[in-house]
Amino acid sequence: MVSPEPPTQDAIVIGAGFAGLYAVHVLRNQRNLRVIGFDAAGDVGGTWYWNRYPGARVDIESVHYSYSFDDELQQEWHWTERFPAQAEILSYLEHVADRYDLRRSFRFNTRITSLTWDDAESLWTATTSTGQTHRARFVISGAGTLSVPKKPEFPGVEDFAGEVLMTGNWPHHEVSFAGKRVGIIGVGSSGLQAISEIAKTAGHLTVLQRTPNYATPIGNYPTRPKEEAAEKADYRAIRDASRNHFLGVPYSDVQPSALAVSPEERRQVFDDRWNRGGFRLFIDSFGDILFDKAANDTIAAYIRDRIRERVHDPAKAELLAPEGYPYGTKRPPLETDYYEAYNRPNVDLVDVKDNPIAAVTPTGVRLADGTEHDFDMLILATGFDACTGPLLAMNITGRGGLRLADHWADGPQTYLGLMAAGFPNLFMITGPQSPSVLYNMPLAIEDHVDFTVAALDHLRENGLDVIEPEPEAERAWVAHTNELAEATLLPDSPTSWYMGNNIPGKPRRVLVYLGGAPAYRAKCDEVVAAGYAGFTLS
Ligand code: N01
Repeated sequence: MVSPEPPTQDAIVIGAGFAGLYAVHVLRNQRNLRVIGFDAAGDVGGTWYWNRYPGARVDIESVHYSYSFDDELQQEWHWTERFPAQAEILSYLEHVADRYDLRRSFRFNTRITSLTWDDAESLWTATTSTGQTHRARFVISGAGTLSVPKKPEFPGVEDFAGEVLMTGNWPHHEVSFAGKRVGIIGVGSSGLQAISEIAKTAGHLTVLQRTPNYATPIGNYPTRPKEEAAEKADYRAIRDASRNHFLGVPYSDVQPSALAVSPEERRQVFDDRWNRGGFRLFIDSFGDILFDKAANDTIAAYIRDRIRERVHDPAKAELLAPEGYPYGTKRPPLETDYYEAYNRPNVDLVDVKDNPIAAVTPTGVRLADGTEHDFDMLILATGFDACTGPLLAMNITGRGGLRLADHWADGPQTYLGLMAAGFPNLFMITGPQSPSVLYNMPLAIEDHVDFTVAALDHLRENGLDVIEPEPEAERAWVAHTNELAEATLLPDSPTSWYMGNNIPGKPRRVLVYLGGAPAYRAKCDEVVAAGYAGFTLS
């Protein structure tokens, strides 16, 4: 029997999170292109579909962490909290899918297993976990930056007799912690949020901490009607200000240097940003804390002091106060009552830095010195193979049989963090070496999708089919992103997914563009104005 010709689409979209949903909306609803989308999940939501662990919540205010492309959407949607929880963000994305009729373009429960470029036909062929094959001129990956959980690296984990749960792939059923001895590994943003919540109901919670984090208050509160009305009245200006801010939020109180003011003035600035919450301490206190070690030392000491004030047991407080690496070089988590969780009688803290986890046993965890901790449930909040992991997981082969895995063997190589040389017509929304996670994600996504769609328009208007970066432009971009990182304190971090070194064996390379969103957008505009400088169009 002759197998049917695989269907040919104009574009394949990967992922039904913020990126994939917006990409399908623009390509299908506005450009009338034939589009097919895929997601391994059972429905829309991306990150917010998978990360449904207790306490999961956004840490950029949702008035900013939301789509800006349709004023009607942003006017009609009402957030109940300043920093809403996972379920509300998922509802928002479900609403977006309904409002723009997006679900019908997606195949859910379907993972991309390979993507292969056909040089002769200038088409991509995608194969899927459900055995389908689809061909398309363009591929737009919205596969995400933090969507591939780090593989458990503890021998014996499969033999644990109780339940093993991962924050990044949390079950859909209700999980009860009552009366259970719960162990949790990891104190990044996920672990911290989960610990604060699980501590309230667990029989006993043991936190296995390797590197303490510089967590600061999120400052969440129920939506204030007057504030919401004022923001909606001024939404356009707010979005403009966000897009012109390094991190994509309209904060505007940053002062030049922590070292240029007296200790009293510095303390006032830190107190003010601490009390107002959000990322203000990180990005709206002093402009040199990520660049100057002495400036960073001042904020690191401030946060340590505040942690010690909040934790009653001095031994626990010492373990929780981070030392030996600069603030902000690991992605700073935001918290609500995290440190207070350690004042509860049912919460223990175990240092696994000097005495690492040797194995998971059927009954719990064994440390290197032989100490055993028994648990009924083990939670892994151990992070993600960030930025490159989601793309490499798709087994991508470009021109002349070039595998993305080989092209990136020493770390990602991209032009503008959006495309890679040898991989024509493959757009990596918020790809490695773009501002991505150091920008406000929905805005970063909209900018990248808009750039992509404009490039497709440009090709069509000029009777062309293919766009790909020139190798020289890619080399220059990689060098530029590395130079930017070298000028910061980021390379001084012990383990940080920003640098890829949270994954054993992964090349230690900066995975984000550190020049800030405004500089990045200016560069993209310059490239377009110069007729897609650095790209070959054919
Ligand atoms: O992951 P992480 P995450 N033994 O990599 C520890 C976003 N996010 O899922 O630091 C012992 O930050 C590891 O220890 P160490 C946000 O961008 C946002 O928490 O490597 N411990 C660390 O403590 C965030 O940055 C929100 O020494 C081990 C933890 O596991 C990103 O997602 C909420 C270990 C991993 O922390 C990732 O956060 C959640 C081992 N072998 C996530 N291996 C918001 O608030 C790892 N660890 C929006």
